[in-house]
Amino acid sequence: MKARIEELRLSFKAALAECKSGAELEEIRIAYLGKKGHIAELMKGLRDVADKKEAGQLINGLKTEIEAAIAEADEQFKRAAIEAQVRSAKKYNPTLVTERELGSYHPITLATREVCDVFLGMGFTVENFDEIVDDYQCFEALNIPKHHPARDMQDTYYLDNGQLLKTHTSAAQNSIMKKYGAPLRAIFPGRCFRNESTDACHENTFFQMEGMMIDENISISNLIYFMKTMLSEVFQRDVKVRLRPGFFPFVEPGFELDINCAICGGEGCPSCKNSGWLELCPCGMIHPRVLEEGGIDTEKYTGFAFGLGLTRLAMMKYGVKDIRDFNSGSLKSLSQFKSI
Ligand code: FA5
Repeated sequence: MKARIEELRLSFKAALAECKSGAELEEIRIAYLGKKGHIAELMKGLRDVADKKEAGQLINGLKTEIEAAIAEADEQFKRAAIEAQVRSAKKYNPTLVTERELGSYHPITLATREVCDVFLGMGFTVENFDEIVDDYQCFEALNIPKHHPARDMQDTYYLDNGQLLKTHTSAAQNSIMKKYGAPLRAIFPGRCFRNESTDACHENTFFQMEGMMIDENISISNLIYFMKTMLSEVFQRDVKVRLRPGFFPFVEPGFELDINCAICGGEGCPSCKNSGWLELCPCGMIHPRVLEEGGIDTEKYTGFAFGLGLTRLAMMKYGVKDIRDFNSGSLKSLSQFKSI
């Protein structure tokens, strides 16, 4: 019996030394410790042994040795498997603490939301509109036929298929009139594009917010009331504005609404091209031809429209001297809006 126990001890050690995986280890465990394994066989053989007590102690000693060795090997295989997993998944560690800072809303987003809130409170709906439009939407439906000199003011970027990047949010007027008919109160913020040189108050990509109100008996007084309310709500302080005649083929009469430059207080600086005033929100009574083109009954309805320069409004509201900062992607500038 002693010789057989010694033989099994050696064969177990040899098998363990050759073992390369958890699965192989399990096979060894079954072979030695399983119901029909070597240890069980030794126990059965005890019947024929004279000194059962001594032989039983030797078998139990071997069994304990084998159990401990298998447990240790099992632990090593498991640890190695985890290490291999971590090595192969080195790109993502859910427990790793990162120092990444949170972002913030862009100042144009903040300004847009604020103006939208003001108009929502006055019963306007907020409409979304495409950035790519066609010639009809951007010009013809707005009483700007081909070769009209007003087109010179708004050169843009054309696609091969003849479509273009919209130069102003007025490009949505016709579609919105056709969609809702009259009466109508809507604002539509959006990105606009112009092929022009940039300076402190001109960008080639900027935001406007169009507004339209069409109903019975709408007059210039309504227009002035809504413009005043919007500006006082957005700035939360008295801002000096001036209204002067302006020409746009899609309104009659038309006005330019300028804001006193908040950067220099009206003294003149690069942000206002040294005039002390910044063109902010042209507006006017919608031209009857534009209403008709939108399917509105001009015998019954009149309306006003305005085209607020949202990017310029954000300049004046937040004291940004150069409009180009907004598109610069400079985190140093943009992170200043985190607390707003
Ligand atoms: C228009 O775009 C007209 N569609 C506005 C309008 C709507 C008039 C409805 C009447 C009725 P204008 O080209 O002036 O007009 O632009 C309107 C405003 O957009 C300007 O006052 C200015 O605040 C802003 N804006 C225009 N061009 C630029 C630019 N290159 N960079 C930044 N802001 C600009």
